[in-house]
Amino acid sequence: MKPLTFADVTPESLYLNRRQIMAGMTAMTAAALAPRAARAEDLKPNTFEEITGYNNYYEFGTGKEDPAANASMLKTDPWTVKVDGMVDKPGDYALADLLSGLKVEDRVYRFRCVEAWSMVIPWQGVPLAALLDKIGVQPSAKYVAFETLLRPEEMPGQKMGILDWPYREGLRIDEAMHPLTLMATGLYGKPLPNQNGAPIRLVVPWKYGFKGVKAIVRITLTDQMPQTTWNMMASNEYGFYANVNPNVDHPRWSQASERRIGGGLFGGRQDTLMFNGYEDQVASLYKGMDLAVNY
Ligand SMILES: Nc1nc2c(c(=O)[nH]1)N[C@H]1C(S)=C(S)[C@@H](COP(=O)(O)O)O[C@H]1N2
Ligand SMILES: [Mo]
Repeated sequence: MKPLTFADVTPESLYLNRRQIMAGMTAMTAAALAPRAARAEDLKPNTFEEITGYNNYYEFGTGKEDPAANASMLKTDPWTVKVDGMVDKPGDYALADLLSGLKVEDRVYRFRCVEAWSMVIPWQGVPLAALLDKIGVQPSAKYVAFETLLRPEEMPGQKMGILDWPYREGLRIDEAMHPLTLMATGLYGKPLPNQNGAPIRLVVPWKYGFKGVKAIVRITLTDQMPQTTWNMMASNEYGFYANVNPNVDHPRWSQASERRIGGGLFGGRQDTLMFNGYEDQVASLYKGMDLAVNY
């Protein structure tokens, strides 16, 4: 049986006029309507305004509205990506050359930040596996590491010591090769807005959002587990794996539920799904691993 959503139990006219009726609702009614279970099929995308107006991108400030306000100062053309390490075709690639021959796909994914908010985002991009096949991963490579552009003149946050710049992330090779893993270059059919990581960013839908490194300028194949920004910052709070897991809480807050951005005051809280709802596709990658240890 499908759990009811706030929309299910609310006539459309009231739903649209929520603001007007809110004043008349008692706190008790609101509490009764608030908790709802997430539905695996609940993939209604957030609006373009929500996706591009509420961001994490510390190079442009720590506030959720800072990236939208400040990221336009980043120049994304021309853009060069260094490919190095254990690859057959290393080099400094112009972005268009790196992507040439790769098919851009549409992917609507749940997005779950470690801070316990979430969205649904209609990305466009190329599977990372296709890109890795193109550059030729050598058998000795066990991980892929990514770096964001380091350009403090255009990324003012990099003049502050909030994080150890440049922002860095990484994946195990099998995670990187998984068909769900995307190098996003667009959303809603438009080129990726700067605040979302233009011109190219990583999207791993079963992991917390911080794995999704933005404005990538370097891809390194290595046999060592890469250092990752948030793990370096607070290793007891942010692990290398960062798989979405409602059963493993962050030391300072619960990960059992999440606030869906745009869900409204009463409808926005929902259960967090194991591997963010992608358990059937990815659980086998972590067979035999203790997910509370490898968080
Ligand atoms: N370079 C860089 N990449 C980053 C971040 C950042 O601060 N800098 N924030 C991460 C975090 S915590 C999240 S939740 C997502 C947010 O992506 P969005 O703004 O497109 O929703 O980007 C991730 N990638
Ligand atoms: Mo995040």
